[in-house]
Amino acid sequence: MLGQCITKNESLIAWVKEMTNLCQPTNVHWCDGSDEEYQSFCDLMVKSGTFTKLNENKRPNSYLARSHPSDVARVEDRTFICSKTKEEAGPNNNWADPDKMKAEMLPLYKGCMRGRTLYVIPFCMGPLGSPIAKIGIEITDSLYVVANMRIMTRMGKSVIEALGEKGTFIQCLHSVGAPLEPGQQDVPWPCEPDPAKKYIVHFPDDPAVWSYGSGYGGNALLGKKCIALRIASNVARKEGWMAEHMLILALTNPAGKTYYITAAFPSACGKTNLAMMMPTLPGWKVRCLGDDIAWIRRGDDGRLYAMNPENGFFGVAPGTSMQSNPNAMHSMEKNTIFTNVVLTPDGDVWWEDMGVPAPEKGIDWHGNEWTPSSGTKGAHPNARFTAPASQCPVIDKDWENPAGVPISAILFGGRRPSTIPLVNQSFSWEHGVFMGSAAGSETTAAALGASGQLRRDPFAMLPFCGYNMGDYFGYWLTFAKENRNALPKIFFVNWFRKTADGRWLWPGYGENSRVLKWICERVEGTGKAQETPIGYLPTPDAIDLSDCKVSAEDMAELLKVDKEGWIKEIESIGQNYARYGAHLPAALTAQLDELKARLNK
Ligand code: GTP
Ligand code: SPV
Ligand code: MN
Repeated sequence: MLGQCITKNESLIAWVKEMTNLCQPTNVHWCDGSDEEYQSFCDLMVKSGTFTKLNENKRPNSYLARSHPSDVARVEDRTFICSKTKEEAGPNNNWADPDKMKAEMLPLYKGCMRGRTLYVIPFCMGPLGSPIAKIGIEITDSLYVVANMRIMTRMGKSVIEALGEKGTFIQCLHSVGAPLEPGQQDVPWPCEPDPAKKYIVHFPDDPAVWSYGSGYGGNALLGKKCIALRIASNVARKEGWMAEHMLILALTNPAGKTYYITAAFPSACGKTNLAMMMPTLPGWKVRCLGDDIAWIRRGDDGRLYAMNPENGFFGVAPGTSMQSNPNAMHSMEKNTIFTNVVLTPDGDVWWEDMGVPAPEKGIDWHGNEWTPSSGTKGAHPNARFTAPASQCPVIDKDWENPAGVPISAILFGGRRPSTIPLVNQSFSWEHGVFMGSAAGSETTAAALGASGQLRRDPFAMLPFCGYNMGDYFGYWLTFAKENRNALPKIFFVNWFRKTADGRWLWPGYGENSRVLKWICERVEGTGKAQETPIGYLPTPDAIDLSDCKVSAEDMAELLKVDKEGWIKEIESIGQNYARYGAHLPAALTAQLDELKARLNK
């Protein structure tokens, strides 16, 4: 009944027994995380039609999966934080009473794994053995989830060893919600097709995560957004650290000095690209420590240290090319899972803006024959690659250092076609927290729903902060109580400015190194800047534009203070602040008032 149990941890054994009784699988499999096991799972998925094996000569040990058309992205309106009270969850989260939610979900799980195998996935967020790592156990009936978790987390026997007989773990229960009746033929991507019946539910007080009905990304790989952000943000506040939706990079200047930078951009707004970017400025080097999540702690020296809790990249495929992000392209040369991209006739993958011609005839993400003249996209806009971080050619030597790396600068950003300048430095920590809290961005395909609509996405954490965002703002402010001078400098960047006729004003990607250079100079106190109502903006000659094609007019547009735009912006920030009521720190209202006063002077 319990399969080949690999632990002596009694509370783990008891929980797996309980879940087995509830979900009624045909088999139970404890994942050891070995290569042989991974291979056998991939073979099983090829047989069942979930995976297509790619051409071994072109893309060794790599596979393509196509999801059900309803199951292509995170489902924010079906994501819940079940804290004791609605107020603790805040207006930024959907809330339900934890007991009521469990009572609603238990019948869904009853028999939900009939005809399937229950997999027990021991996983660790953060380097194994590190005092700040967190162990979770995900129970799932999806082999696709198991295979992705093996790339995205430290997974298997070593985690069971680290857990020991008495160790505690975060319970993560996941089912695709598609039991098989005797004789019923399985489908390649089982799930609950009705988005309104999917559930991504967090119980921060247990802590535990229950996910039902989806097999995709952040809905199903529970170590990622659910544990490393929503649950971890709760734990972090209690323990004095931070769990953030941030990339971590190391930038080395021509003189050999290295700066560590973290950046919080909303989903599909450029984290993976910036994290492993190839600077166009000669002599500058970027190395990657993480592309999506940073756990940040205060060191004994007062500085903030960032560590990536993940083990792989779950990156956006469309738009990724040898021109835009060669290091991502190299990271996915082998041992990679592709989801919802085009299958080419020679058994490889393709997607829009891959920088190579589309195949004359391929199979699109729906599994249908597709040609470039089909009039539809071959890859889903949220198509993803899952690749081991260790395969990134510019992975930093310290990426698994449990102590993390000391941060010099924190960047906030978003997809803003107008108003927000290319780069802007905060006057102080408080002003920087204001900038983070005021961040807005156009929505993207990373979440179900309309794309391209401007919304406030404070700290790029709107979908990921596991408690009241007003309290989260307040928590950020507390960091300046001690050792203010050791804190990173805070900047706001925007790579996504457009002209009225839709042309990008800034070339982006590797050219963003020019902005990073100015940021390092500001950290050193040398970069040239002018004080403006919105912050320190680079003077016209401050950003190194050597061998860069951006015109002086475009640069002026990118760095100007658009007073009218900012007046609208202030109104929108104020409206968003009002949602947080008494939880909004007075210091932020003061920042907003001061900004208004400076603009109107
Ligand atoms: P998540 O994995 O969803 O959190 O996304 P992310 O923040 O890592 O975004 P990613 O780097 O994958 O970029 C998403 C999209 O933005 C891709 O289509 C990129 O090509 C595009 N993009 C990234 N950086 C830039 C840039 O500097 N300029 C422009 N114009 N587009 C960019
Ligand atoms: C995001 O949406 O921010 C992602 C992809 O990184 S997912 O893992 O699906 O959340
Ligand atoms: Mn993300």
